[in-house]
Amino acid sequence: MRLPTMLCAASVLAAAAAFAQRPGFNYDEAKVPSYKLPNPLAFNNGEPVRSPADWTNRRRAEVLALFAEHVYGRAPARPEELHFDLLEQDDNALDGKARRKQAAVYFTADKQGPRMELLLYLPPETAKPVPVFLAPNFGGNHTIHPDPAIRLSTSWMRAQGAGVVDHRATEASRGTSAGRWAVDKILERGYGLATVYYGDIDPDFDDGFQNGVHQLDASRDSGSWGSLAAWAWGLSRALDYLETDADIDSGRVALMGHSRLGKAALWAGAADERFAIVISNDSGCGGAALSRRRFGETVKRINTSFPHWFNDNFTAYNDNEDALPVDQHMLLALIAPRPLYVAGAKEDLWADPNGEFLSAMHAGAVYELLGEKGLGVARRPAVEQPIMNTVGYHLRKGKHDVTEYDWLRYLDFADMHWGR
Ligand code: GTR
Repeated sequence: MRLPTMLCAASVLAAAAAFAQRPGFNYDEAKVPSYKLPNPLAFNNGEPVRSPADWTNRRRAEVLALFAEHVYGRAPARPEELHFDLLEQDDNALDGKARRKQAAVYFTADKQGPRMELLLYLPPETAKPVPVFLAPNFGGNHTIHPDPAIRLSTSWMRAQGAGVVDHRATEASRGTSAGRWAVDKILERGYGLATVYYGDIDPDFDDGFQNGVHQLDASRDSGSWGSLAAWAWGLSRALDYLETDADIDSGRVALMGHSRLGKAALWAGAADERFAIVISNDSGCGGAALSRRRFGETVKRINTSFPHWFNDNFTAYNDNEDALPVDQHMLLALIAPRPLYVAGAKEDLWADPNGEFLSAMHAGAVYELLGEKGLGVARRPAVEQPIMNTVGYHLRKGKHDVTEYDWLRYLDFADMHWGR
């Protein structure tokens, strides 16, 4: 008799701890309001999308434009002056386990202007170009591995104390996020890893869009790019670099992002069809999760906490999700027919793992129209029972994070799709 009581008490405590900071949001499946999702396979004028050509030639562009106009914002094209410098290369890095390269990506002709640094680890013996995982990082390239040769970021860093917005990295932060980066596993399996620091592209605070790459675009309106679109744009610029590197098979770049960077990765993968695989890790609200479910984080909450992430038009949907002309399954559908993987974590209720699953499932209508299988299941699989079709999904045990379990599944998924 005691055991169930104790378990029950423990789970109440765990739930209280998980939700303590964020009261007033719904975490109860029974309280999800009824909703009707917009149909990806109906044109804006209501006519049905009947053929793959209808989707590819017309409807896809409509959906992309709806997300740009109402959610993420319009971004400029690739700058003509974009250019790169290889800053460093070591063919015997990580005790001989890797070839390391570090490159600067200059967004303008001015080398003192906005720029990002790209870190690349490749398997050391690259007889032919290798497929690569590209994933943005939260803390600077030097945080993803203790390797002392990674250049220490000199960019803006996230606040370390109340009111501090312009913190700079120190040596003490080297390798501090290494647990989220399965560098050895990626290399062992024959893939490269490329990463960029998101703060190089756009510092993550609300400054009225003055800093980062927003300064490249003087003509702002309520439909212009927010920070998620800026990070997504930067990921496309990282791919521009990868296309110039003879060691890389740039037709096989898998884009992976976690959390807010999962949202950015999805938008990058939707807008830029050069990304061959797109992976969302715990991306939640404004990422893979359906907005209309209002489970965990909501549109109003995300626009209030992070006024700079989306475009200004998106605030019209605060407490008004049913008026959105899209929902996030249509973002996922923009990845079709390319392989897409959506991952959630059991305890990450703030990101609505069930809403992430349902979104991946509903994107299947477009995959099927295009002759692909989609997710191929109608019910969410059990914890750590991954599904891998053209759309993949898993629910990891544990909390909001990127773990080795996640990376191993992404490697399996890439192996499966790329016949490796
Ligand atoms: C949270 C935010 C989420 C998610 C997360 C993260 O505060 O509510 O949408 O993006 O941050 O990026 O770590």
